[in-house]
Amino acid sequence: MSDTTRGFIGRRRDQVRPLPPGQHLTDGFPVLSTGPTPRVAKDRWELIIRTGPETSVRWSWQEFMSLPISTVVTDIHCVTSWSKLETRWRGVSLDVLLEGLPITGQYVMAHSYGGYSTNHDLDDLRGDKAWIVFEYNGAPLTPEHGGPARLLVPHLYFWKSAKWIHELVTQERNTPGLWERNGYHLRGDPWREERYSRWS
Ligand SMILES: Nc1nc2c(c(=O)[nH]1)N[C@H]1C(S)=C(S)[C@@H](COP(=O)(O)O)O[C@H]1N2
Ligand SMILES: [Mo]
Repeated sequence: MSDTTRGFIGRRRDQVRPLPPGQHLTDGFPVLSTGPTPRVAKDRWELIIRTGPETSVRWSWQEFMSLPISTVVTDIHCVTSWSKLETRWRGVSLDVLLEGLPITGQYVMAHSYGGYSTNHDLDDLRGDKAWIVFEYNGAPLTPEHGGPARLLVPHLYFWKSAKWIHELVTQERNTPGLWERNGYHLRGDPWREERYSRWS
Protein backbone atom coordinates (compact mmCIF):
# COMPACT_ATOMS: atom_id res chain seq x y z
CA MET A 1 0.00 0.00 0.00
CA SER A 2 1.60 3.30 -1.05
CA ASP A 3 1.10 6.63 0.64
CA THR A 4 -0.29 8.15 -2.52
CA THR A 5 -3.42 6.03 -2.25
CA ARG A 6 -4.18 7.59 1.12
CA GLY A 7 -6.08 10.79 1.60
CA PHE A 8 -5.45 12.93 4.61
CA ILE A 9 -8.48 14.61 5.98
CA GLY A 10 -9.57 16.94 8.70
CA ARG A 11 -11.45 20.17 8.98
CA ARG A 12 -8.94 21.60 11.42
CA ARG A 13 -5.20 21.30 11.13
CA ASP A 14 -4.94 19.58 14.48
CA GLN A 15 -7.48 16.95 13.46
CA VAL A 16 -5.78 15.61 10.34
CA ARG A 17 -6.26 11.90 10.12
CA PRO A 18 -5.90 9.35 7.33
CA LEU A 19 -8.69 7.90 5.22
CA PRO A 20 -8.79 4.15 4.62
CA PRO A 21 -6.78 3.14 1.51
CA GLY A 22 -8.43 3.86 -1.84
CA GLN A 23 -11.11 6.15 -0.36
CA HIS A 24 -11.90 9.77 -1.18
CA LEU A 25 -14.14 12.29 0.55
CA THR A 26 -17.63 13.28 -0.46
CA ASP A 27 -19.62 16.17 0.94
CA GLY A 28 -22.93 14.84 -0.30
CA PHE A 29 -24.74 11.78 0.95
CA PRO A 30 -25.13 9.39 -2.01
CA VAL A 31 -28.06 6.97 -1.91
CA LEU A 32 -27.13 3.38 -2.75
CA SER A 33 -29.99 0.90 -2.87
CA THR A 34 -30.28 -2.30 -4.88
CA GLY A 35 -34.03 -2.02 -5.39
CA PRO A 36 -37.01 0.20 -4.71
CA THR A 37 -37.21 1.94 -1.35
CA PRO A 38 -39.59 0.07 0.95
CA ARG A 39 -42.05 2.32 2.76
CA VAL A 40 -42.50 0.95 6.25
CA ALA A 41 -44.94 2.80 8.46
CA LYS A 42 -43.81 3.11 12.06
CA ASP A 43 -47.00 1.52 13.38
CA ARG A 44 -46.27 -1.57 11.30
CA TRP A 45 -42.51 -1.54 11.90
CA GLU A 46 -41.07 -4.26 14.08
CA LEU A 47 -37.56 -5.21 15.08
CA ILE A 48 -36.96 -8.89 15.76
CA ILE A 49 -33.82 -10.49 17.17
CA ARG A 50 -33.61 -14.29 17.07
CA THR A 51 -30.74 -15.66 19.09
CA GLY A 52 -31.63 -19.33 19.04
CA PRO A 53 -34.23 -21.73 17.70
CA GLU A 54 -36.64 -20.78 20.45
CA THR A 55 -35.42 -17.39 21.53
CA SER A 56 -36.67 -14.25 19.93
CA VAL A 57 -37.34 -10.74 21.10
CA ARG A 58 -39.42 -8.16 19.29
CA TRP A 59 -39.87 -4.47 19.68
CA SER A 60 -42.61 -2.29 18.27
CA TRP A 61 -41.60 1.24 17.29
CA GLN A 62 -42.91 2.55 20.57
CA GLU A 63 -41.06 -0.06 22.61
CA PHE A 64 -37.90 0.54 20.62
CA MET A 65 -38.07 4.28 21.21
CA SER A 66 -38.27 3.76 24.96
CA LEU A 67 -34.82 2.10 25.04
CA PRO A 68 -31.69 4.07 25.99
CA ILE A 69 -30.59 6.18 23.01
CA SER A 70 -27.02 6.99 22.01
CA THR A 71 -25.66 9.78 19.83
CA VAL A 72 -22.99 8.54 17.44
CA VAL A 73 -20.66 10.77 15.44
CA THR A 74 -18.61 8.75 13.00
CA ASP A 75 -16.95 8.56 9.61
CA ILE A 76 -18.52 6.17 7.08
CA HIS A 77 -16.83 4.41 4.17
CA CYS A 78 -18.62 3.00 1.12
CA VAL A 79 -16.93 0.24 -0.85
CA THR A 80 -17.54 2.24 -4.05
CA SER A 81 -14.81 4.49 -2.55
CA TRP A 82 -16.56 7.49 -1.05
CA SER A 83 -16.12 8.34 2.59
CA LYS A 84 -18.05 10.85 4.61
CA LEU A 85 -16.76 12.50 7.77
CA GLU A 86 -18.39 12.97 11.13
CA THR A 87 -21.87 11.84 10.28
CA ARG A 88 -24.23 12.26 13.24
CA TRP A 89 -26.79 9.63 14.17
CA ARG A 90 -29.08 8.72 17.04
CA GLY A 91 -30.06 5.17 17.79
CA VAL A 92 -29.94 2.20 20.13
CA SER A 93 -26.71 0.29 20.71
CA LEU A 94 -26.68 -3.39 19.82
CA ASP A 95 -25.20 -3.90 23.29
CA VAL A 96 -28.52 -2.72 24.72
CA LEU A 97 -30.56 -4.91 22.38
CA LEU A 98 -28.49 -8.06 22.94
CA GLU A 99 -28.04 -7.64 26.69
CA GLY A 100 -29.10 -10.67 28.65
CA LEU A 101 -30.17 -12.73 25.65
CA PRO A 102 -29.04 -16.35 25.60
CA ILE A 103 -27.18 -16.55 22.29
CA THR A 104 -26.53 -19.55 20.06
CA GLY A 105 -24.00 -18.96 17.27
CA GLN A 106 -21.15 -16.50 16.72
CA TYR A 107 -22.59 -14.94 13.53
CA VAL A 108 -25.60 -12.84 12.64
CA MET A 109 -27.61 -12.37 9.47
CA ALA A 110 -29.24 -8.97 9.21
CA HIS A 111 -32.47 -8.99 7.18
CA SER A 112 -34.15 -5.87 5.87
CA TYR A 113 -37.64 -5.01 4.78
CA GLY A 114 -37.46 -5.39 1.01
CA GLY A 115 -35.20 -8.46 1.09
CA TYR A 116 -31.65 -7.16 1.56
CA SER A 117 -29.36 -9.16 3.83
CA THR A 118 -25.82 -8.90 5.15
CA ASN A 119 -23.82 -11.14 7.47
CA HIS A 120 -21.87 -10.12 10.58
CA ASP A 121 -19.66 -11.59 13.25
CA LEU A 122 -21.21 -10.90 16.67
CA ASP A 123 -17.88 -9.39 17.71
CA ASP A 124 -18.47 -6.64 15.13
CA LEU A 125 -21.88 -5.84 16.59
CA ARG A 126 -20.97 -5.79 20.29
CA GLY A 127 -18.68 -3.50 22.26
CA ASP A 128 -20.12 -0.09 21.36
CA LYS A 129 -19.50 -0.60 17.64
CA ALA A 130 -22.99 -1.02 16.15
CA TRP A 131 -26.36 0.67 16.50
CA ILE A 132 -29.83 0.64 15.07
CA VAL A 133 -30.29 4.28 14.16
CA PHE A 134 -33.44 6.25 13.39
CA GLU A 135 -32.10 9.79 13.15
CA TYR A 136 -29.51 11.38 10.88
CA ASN A 137 -28.22 14.93 11.34
CA GLY A 138 -30.99 15.84 13.76
CA ALA A 139 -33.87 14.68 11.58
CA PRO A 140 -35.76 11.38 11.26
CA LEU A 141 -33.93 9.02 8.92
CA THR A 142 -35.42 9.43 5.44
CA PRO A 143 -36.74 6.33 3.63
CA GLU A 144 -33.96 6.62 1.01
CA HIS A 145 -31.32 6.33 3.74
CA GLY A 146 -33.02 3.44 5.49
CA GLY A 147 -35.81 4.96 7.57
CA PRO A 148 -37.59 4.24 9.79
CA ALA A 149 -34.39 2.57 11.06
CA ARG A 150 -31.17 1.06 9.78
CA LEU A 151 -28.21 -0.82 11.09
CA LEU A 152 -25.08 1.32 11.52
CA VAL A 153 -21.75 -0.53 11.70
CA PRO A 154 -19.37 2.27 10.77
CA HIS A 155 -16.08 0.43 11.31
CA LEU A 156 -16.99 -1.79 8.32
CA TYR A 157 -17.79 -0.77 4.73
CA PHE A 158 -21.22 0.81 4.52
CA TRP A 159 -22.91 -2.07 2.66
CA LYS A 160 -22.77 -3.81 6.08
CA SER A 161 -25.12 -1.13 7.47
CA ALA A 162 -28.43 -2.64 6.35
CA LYS A 163 -31.12 -0.06 5.65
CA TRP A 164 -34.78 -0.77 6.64
CA ILE A 165 -33.59 -3.26 9.23
CA HIS A 166 -36.19 -5.79 10.29
CA GLU A 167 -34.56 -8.85 11.76
CA LEU A 168 -31.25 -10.06 13.20
CA VAL A 169 -30.80 -13.82 13.32
CA THR A 170 -27.82 -15.51 14.95
CA GLN A 171 -26.23 -18.43 13.13
CA GLU A 172 -23.50 -20.99 13.78
CA ARG A 173 -21.80 -20.38 10.45
CA ASN A 174 -20.86 -17.17 8.72
CA THR A 175 -23.29 -17.57 5.83
CA PRO A 176 -22.87 -14.75 3.28
CA GLY A 177 -25.57 -12.11 2.76
CA LEU A 178 -26.68 -10.63 -0.55
CA TRP A 179 -23.53 -8.73 -1.61
CA GLU A 180 -21.23 -11.23 0.06
CA ARG A 181 -22.72 -14.02 -2.08
CA ASN A 182 -21.93 -11.86 -5.08
CA GLY A 183 -18.24 -11.48 -4.30
CA TYR A 184 -18.02 -8.86 -1.58
CA HIS A 185 -15.84 -9.68 1.38
CA LEU A 186 -17.40 -11.58 4.30
CA ARG A 187 -16.23 -8.93 6.80
CA GLY A 188 -15.42 -5.72 4.93
CA ASP A 189 -12.87 -3.86 7.06
CA PRO A 190 -12.04 -0.66 5.13
CA TRP A 191 -8.65 -0.24 6.88
CA ARG A 192 -7.60 -3.64 5.51
CA GLU A 193 -9.32 -2.88 2.21
CA GLU A 194 -11.48 -6.00 2.45
CA ARG A 195 -13.61 -5.13 -0.58
CA TYR A 196 -13.90 -8.45 -2.36
CA SER A 197 -13.43 -12.10 -1.50
CA ARG A 198 -10.27 -13.67 -2.85
CA TRP A 199 -12.20 -16.35 -4.70
CA SER A 200 -14.49 -13.98 -6.53
N1 LIG B 1 -31.60 -2.73 2.71
C1 LIG B 1 -30.51 -2.24 2.10
N2 LIG B 1 -29.51 -1.81 2.84
C2 LIG B 1 -28.40 -1.31 2.25
C3 LIG B 1 -28.27 -1.27 0.85
C4 LIG B 1 -29.36 -1.74 0.08
O1 LIG B 1 -29.33 -1.75 -1.15
N3 LIG B 1 -30.48 -2.22 0.74
N4 LIG B 1 -27.12 -0.77 0.27
C5 LIG B 1 -25.91 -0.79 1.10
C6 LIG B 1 -24.84 -0.03 0.51
S1 LIG B 1 -23.95 -0.76 -0.73
C7 LIG B 1 -24.46 1.17 1.00
S2 LIG B 1 -23.08 1.99 0.46
C8 LIG B 1 -25.27 1.85 2.01
C9 LIG B 1 -25.76 3.15 1.44
O2 LIG B 1 -26.50 3.86 2.37
P1 LIG B 1 -27.09 5.26 1.94
O3 LIG B 1 -27.98 5.01 0.75
O4 LIG B 1 -27.79 5.77 3.13
O5 LIG B 1 -25.90 6.11 1.56
O6 LIG B 1 -26.40 1.11 2.43
C10 LIG B 1 -26.20 -0.28 2.50
N5 LIG B 1 -27.38 -0.86 3.05
MO1 LIG C 1 -21.95 0.57 -0.89
